[in-house]
Amino acid sequence: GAVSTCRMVRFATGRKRGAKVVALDPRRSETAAKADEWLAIRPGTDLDFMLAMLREMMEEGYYDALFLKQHSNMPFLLYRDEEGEWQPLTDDQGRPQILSVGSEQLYSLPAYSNRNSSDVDGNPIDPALRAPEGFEVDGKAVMTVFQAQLAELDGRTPEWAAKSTGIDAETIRRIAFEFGTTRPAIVDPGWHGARYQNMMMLRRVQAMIQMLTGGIDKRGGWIMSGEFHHKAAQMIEAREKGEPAGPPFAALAGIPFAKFVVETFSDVKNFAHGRPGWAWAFSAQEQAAGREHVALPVMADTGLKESVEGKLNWNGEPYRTRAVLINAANPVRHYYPDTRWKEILGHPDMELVVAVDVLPADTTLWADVILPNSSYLERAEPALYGNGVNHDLALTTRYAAIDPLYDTEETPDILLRMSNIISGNEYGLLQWVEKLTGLPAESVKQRYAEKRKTMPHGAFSAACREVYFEQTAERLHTTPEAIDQTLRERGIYQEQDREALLEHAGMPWKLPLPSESGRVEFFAPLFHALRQGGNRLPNFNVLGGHIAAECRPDTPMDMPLAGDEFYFTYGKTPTVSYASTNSNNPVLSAINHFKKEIYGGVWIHPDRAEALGIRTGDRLALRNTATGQQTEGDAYVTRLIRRDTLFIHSSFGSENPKLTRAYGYGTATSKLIPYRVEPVVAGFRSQEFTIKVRKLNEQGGVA
Ligand SMILES: Nc1nc2c(c(=O)[nH]1)N[C@H]1C(S)=C(S)[C@@H](COP(=O)(O)OP(=O)(O)OC[C@H]3O[C@@H](n4cnc5c(=O)[nH]c(N)nc54)[C@H](O)[C@@H]3O)O[C@H]1N2
Ligand SMILES: Nc1nc2c(c(=O)[nH]1)N[C@H]1C(S)=C(S)[C@@H](COP(=O)(O)OP(=O)(O)OC[C@H]3O[C@@H](n4cnc5c(=O)[nH]c(N)nc54)[C@H](O)[C@@H]3O)O[C@H]1N2
Ligand SMILES: [Mo]
Repeated sequence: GAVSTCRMVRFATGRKRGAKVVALDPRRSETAAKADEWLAIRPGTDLDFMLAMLREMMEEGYYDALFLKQHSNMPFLLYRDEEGEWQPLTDDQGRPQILSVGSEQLYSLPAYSNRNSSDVDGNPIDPALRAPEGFEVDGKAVMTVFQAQLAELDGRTPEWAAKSTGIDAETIRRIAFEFGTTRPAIVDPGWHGARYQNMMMLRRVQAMIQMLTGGIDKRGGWIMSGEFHHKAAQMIEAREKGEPAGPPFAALAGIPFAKFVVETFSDVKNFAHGRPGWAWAFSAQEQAAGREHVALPVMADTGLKESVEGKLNWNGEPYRTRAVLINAANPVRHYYPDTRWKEILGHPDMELVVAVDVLPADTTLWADVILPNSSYLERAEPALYGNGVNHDLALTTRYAAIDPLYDTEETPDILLRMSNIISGNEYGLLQWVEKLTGLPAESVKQRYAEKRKTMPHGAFSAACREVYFEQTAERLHTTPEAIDQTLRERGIYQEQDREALLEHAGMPWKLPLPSESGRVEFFAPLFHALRQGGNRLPNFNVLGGHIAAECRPDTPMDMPLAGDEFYFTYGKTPTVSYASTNSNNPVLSAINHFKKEIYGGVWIHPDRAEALGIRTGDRLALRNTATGQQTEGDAYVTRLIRRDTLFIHSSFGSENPKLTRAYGYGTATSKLIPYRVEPVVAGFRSQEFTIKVRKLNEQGGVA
């Protein structure tokens, strides 16, 4: 469902050139409709399918052995400690150790490199993917990551996966063969981060399957964006020279960027109030109390409610949140369940809610102050920025198409004024911006002082933009005018095309990856560190492993459902961003109303609908069997969905009557989804339950 224009163009081009496409989706989605094969997998069981595929490919040799030996940590050696934990076998300097094919001598590899072709002393090696049977070091059984991964996959056969996924073993086996023996081949992993507690593991295993083919930074495989390459290359250059990396937003990629983000929110030094972000404080509090807690609650809303309600402490002191600034986010509609954020924003101790938005969204209903932002058609952005997920390295920016229609303000100007009101020091914000992005504070300050004399609105944003253009022109040895002209004519300022970029910065071919070790990592050092820190749930497996979706307590996914019970699924709508941003747009809304049954309805299979006496258009009552949450919807009876599954487009159910076209249309998924998160990053377990359906008669009673 993820509509990203350049990816759709690439998808269509690939299709035209004869790519075979297999779509896994419980319903026939827009993508599945364009595929050669639609596999209607049982919701929540994708990980089972992928684990079986991974095992099949490894067992049958459908992988690029040379790539795995040279560029991945598959040959690195591991052993199990007394607690049964996988530990890397390292030398006295903590460097990874491997075996060379046909010998039992240990070799140390450089800790950070893009290849395993020679050891730390420069001896050429042919890394072994398998240690000899019964190989031991200091009395410990030692094996390669490859062997350990196979051990983790023990029993994960196509026959095993067939039971939960509902896809027969022969099909799984055939797809593993076709995928593993076709070059190039690509797993499009999906994008949405929520749904099940095994989502992060699913993404990891999808990446592993991709890497078995060596299909990274190669045409037809997984190619990192131009911007990502640019940042990674800068970072690696700094590392090689022993210099500090540049400003994080401009010069960090991959794991170092992730660590920077974690540190930003978790380190008390970054907060004037001397406490970490509330999510981190909450996690620490829960851990200390021996309760379930989230290991890396980066940018998650876990703990906010407790902080508002006075249930959060830090170092024995109350940690209370009493004001919220919401910028371009609609949590009442987009986080789960809708009641949670209404309770947060409507709490008697919540003294101030400021919302910066362009529309009368559901969240703005809960704001004390609404600061109207100019819309994307009315504004020039304060920066030049990388061209999204495009493979080429290019800069772009937005030019205002029209002057602002109303009395609106630019976000940077709002934030600058807010920081001045709060701290009395505008300049502090500029210094932070310089630290994070490299935009020189002093130049921006001067330019802003000039501009604010004549510009009632947007002076700071415009100052940033001018300095950005100048700084970029200097870097590219051109003039701001030339960049401006190119951008106006072409939309992008191309720095380097994909081929040139891959030629010198292809990862891991030419440069190390921005991972811990520079290699493709099947054994994940990040998860190893989290496990060592005491996180021992299967979600923290250092390798690819099984985690079941728990839609019903203690009930496997292949057990029959009750006659009125269904798995729950949702997805994006082609015409709407999330559940609000353009739902009220007159043209798009006309399409939504024209397709009301499909976009606004609750998809249900005719075999199940008939048994329940349900026809398209009937009003339904929907109830979450785990939590009792309820809402209503209109039936859309269709064969394009599995019999055991309901599907709802997640874009509707807006409650602000000022959204005149969207108000009253469709069903809000956030009324059925509880607050339940997984333990790694607090991803929402937004489909991990079942729904019971009843037909309502015209009076709203049971028919
Ligand atoms: N029901 C439902 N919930 C969802 C999803 C879904 O599809 N349906 N998707 C999930 C996912 S994957 C994500 S990423 C999140 C996204 O959740 P959000 O970040 O909340 O989503 P957006 O729609 O990008 O932004 C929300 C608000 O930004 C406002 N807005 C739009 N343009 C501008 C602008 O230029 N300036 C300002 N200041 N405001 C602007 C919109 O009017 C809207 O109120 O939601 C998650 N939750
Ligand atoms: N039009 C539009 N495009 C967008 C966005 C938008 O709001 N609107 N938002 C953008 C953002 S932030 C994101 S995160 C991406 C999200 O893009 P995607 O990751 O593609 O997410 P969805 O569209 O939510 O879901 C894709 C499909 O997953 C199916 N599905 C549901 N449960 C399961 C399951 O258990 N297994 C399998 N195999 N399939 C399942 C649904 O039927 C749906 O067809 O879209 C991006 N692009
Ligand atoms: Mo998203």
